[in-house]
Amino acid sequence: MMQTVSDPFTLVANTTDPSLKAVGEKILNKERISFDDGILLFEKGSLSWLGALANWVREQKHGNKTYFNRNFHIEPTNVCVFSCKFCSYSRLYAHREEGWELSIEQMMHIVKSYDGKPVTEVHIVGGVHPKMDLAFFTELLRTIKAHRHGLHIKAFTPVELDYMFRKAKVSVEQGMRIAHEAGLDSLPGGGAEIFHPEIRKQICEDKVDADGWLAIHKAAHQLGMHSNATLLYGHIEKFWHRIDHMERLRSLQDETGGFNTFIPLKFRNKDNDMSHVPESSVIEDMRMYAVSRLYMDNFPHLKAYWPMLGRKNAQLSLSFGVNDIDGTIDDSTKIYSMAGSEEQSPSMNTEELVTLIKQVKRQPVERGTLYNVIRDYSDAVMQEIG
Ligand code: V47
Ligand code: SF4
Repeated sequence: MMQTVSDPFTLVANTTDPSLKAVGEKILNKERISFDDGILLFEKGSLSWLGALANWVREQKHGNKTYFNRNFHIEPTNVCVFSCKFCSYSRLYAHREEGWELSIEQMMHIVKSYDGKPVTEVHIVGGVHPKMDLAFFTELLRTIKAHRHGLHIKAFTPVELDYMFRKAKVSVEQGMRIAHEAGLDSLPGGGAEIFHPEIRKQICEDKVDADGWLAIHKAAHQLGMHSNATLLYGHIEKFWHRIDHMERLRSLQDETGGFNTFIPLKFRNKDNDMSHVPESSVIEDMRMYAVSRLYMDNFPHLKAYWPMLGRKNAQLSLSFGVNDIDGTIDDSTKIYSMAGSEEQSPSMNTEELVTLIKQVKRQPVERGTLYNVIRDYSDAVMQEIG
């Protein structure tokens, strides 16, 4: 195993704070930590202490394996009926002439531009446009599948689905079944933000609430679909709001086992209604990853979304519990570049991703959406990589 961080057993044995030491012992005994333990980790755990433990958990689960996938994004529209305060990307429906909206033909043009290329997944997510309803999106799903059956479609957050289902007057269960039958394979993790109403009503009051978000993922899991979950951190929330959010996800995962990956998303403050809120430091980012790895014991994977975090910090996160750095994506992902990420053109080819992972002595593995191994790049010679 990698030796870039301290031995967690020595570190825990030498911990002077008895309450922190007790939490460390639970983790090393592979016992579940409680809500209060989670808060204690945020309040008392130093960066190196948390990192050593999270890295140990990561290596117990995955060794040095670090996953990535080859995917591309389609953002059907940035016109949105909602007005989340942190969003730099959407254009209100009232000002829709300033935004974009793609037709099915235009989206198929994007899909076809990947013909013959070894991508395994398309990630489709965007604003909530009243014209883009359940009928529109089921037609899109069917058209993609008819063109390229093997392409995994990971699409739509509960924000979009809840709006589509309510407009079509179908229940969550019926709506999920219709979308799944049309070709929807899995759900991405977006729209979760912070579940607790105390924060949710201040940052995204008008969109689907926590129970609605969780009910849609549960319905997907009950159909045998998998999904991801995110948490938007580093703005006005307190540590306990983060733990409350993780607790709700951990409980649903106990029930369904349908989540693959937890993705903490760092709040970026450019050009939005929360620009006055300072961004978190890299130390707080790494502490967030580490506590996530320690708390979310039933989530197999922890992902750092590099277009938002930047390449160097994504590398660093691999020593703080992260075992997945998302995929190769093209320039169409605008949600982070518009919110101030240093990655203004978030695209990396396979060779760059493999190099990034190897530079920090981890083992690059290309995966499909459901973590099926497509290729292990441990021994790959760089020029051979297509
Ligand atoms: O829900 C919006 C976030 C999310 C900002 O499942 C912001 O594989 C930071 O969920 N600062 C959408 N974050 C993206 C998303 C995602 C991304 C990559 C992979 C997966 C996956 C899911 O983006 C939104 C919101 O939480 N977001 N604005 C901002 N200013
Ligand atoms: Fe709309 Fe999503 Fe932006 Fe909220 S985060 S305003 S739901 S596009």
